[in-house]
Amino acid sequence: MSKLLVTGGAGFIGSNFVRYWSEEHPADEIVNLDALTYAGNVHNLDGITEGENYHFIHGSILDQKLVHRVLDNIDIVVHFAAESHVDRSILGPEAFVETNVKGTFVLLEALRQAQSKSEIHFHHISTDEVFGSLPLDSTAKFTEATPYQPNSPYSASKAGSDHLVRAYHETYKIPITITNCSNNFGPYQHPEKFISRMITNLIDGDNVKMYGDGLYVRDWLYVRDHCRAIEAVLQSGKVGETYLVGGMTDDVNNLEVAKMLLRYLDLGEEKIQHVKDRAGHDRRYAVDWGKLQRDLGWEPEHTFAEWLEKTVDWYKTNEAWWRPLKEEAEKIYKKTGQ
Ligand code: NAD
Ligand code: TDX
Repeated sequence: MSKLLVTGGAGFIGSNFVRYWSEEHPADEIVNLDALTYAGNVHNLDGITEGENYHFIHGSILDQKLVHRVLDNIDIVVHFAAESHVDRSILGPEAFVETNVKGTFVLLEALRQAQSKSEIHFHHISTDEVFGSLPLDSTAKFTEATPYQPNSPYSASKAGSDHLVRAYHETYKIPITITNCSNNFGPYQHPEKFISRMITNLIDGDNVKMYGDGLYVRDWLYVRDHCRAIEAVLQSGKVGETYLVGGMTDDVNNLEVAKMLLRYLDLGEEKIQHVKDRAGHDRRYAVDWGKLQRDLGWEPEHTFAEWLEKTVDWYKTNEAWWRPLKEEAEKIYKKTGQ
């Protein structure tokens, strides 16, 4: 039996992880620390009840005293809390440095000070975006050995947090692991992100907003596969190591993803509206998850086409969940002209 501290567990991936872990490890206890920013939503956790095995704490990872207190008796920290949206980081980078760099630092410092009393495993959730962009006309993939070259304030702040986590292991022997994963999709993703925005726009009779030429490639990972990967690392990962996590897609670009959605919804390609491109837009991400497969036996199980359709169905039946978030999400795009 373990006691987990999950940070950012009211966000998209964090809430999927809390749900997954409570199903798979019902004897474990989860403490969820979340500041409930615009991206945090208590309704992401509907059905998970406060009790002996689950406690929600509304608070920030930037609050040093609180962080010290919640670490009491914790065995494992799973650190999701972050500012996560690239477009927002272009509009206002400061919150990204605060939460992603300083917030991670506050957690690590608390662990360093607690370390004499207990050994707490710190698992850091990061992104493939820290590696920068791959050329479109190549089959190269990111590996654990790829040098960091972040291009957005978001990815630079995540890179900073990764470096701190590694350094606290090397210097202070904090037992850490890191996963860098690719673009997630699935239930409870805020409608500001590409797939969830397209689906909710189309349900509303609006267009898909395609940045630039749409020939941008992301490596789509179904969120449950990501949760399984974290589980594999928590259970059998080697302390001090980084593992890359990716999906089952072979170079599908944004235009192709939009066309798959349109076909499923029986809509025509005139629904694709090209809008202004993102500044510093990374062309292509592709993840080689061979190390996770070789060392820990993990591989993705959810195929992209099938689970994209299931995700559309989820948004269709859960309009009450996303409707209150939609207008606010579109306000950002009014500012960026996208
Ligand atoms: P999200 O934006 O949906 O959720 C972030 C959560 O963190 C929210 O619940 C928010 O309230 C909380 N939070 C923000 N600041 C906080 C603070 N100071 N203290 C406590 N909680 C705070 O993000 P997500 O998409 O679920 O991403 C989770 C993690 O995974 C992030 O670290 C992100 O960088 C990483 N990641 C995400 C993706 C993706 O495709 N979504 C891909 C790779 C890596
Ligand atoms: O309306 C849109 N139109 C569009 O063409 C939006 C919202 C996005 N895009 C493009 C930009 C990207 O090429 O779609 C692609 C995906 O965009 P996002 O959903 O914003 O994701 P991305 O920028 O790739 O970052 C995501 O994956 C890696 C997460 O937000 C990060 O937290 C994670 O680290």
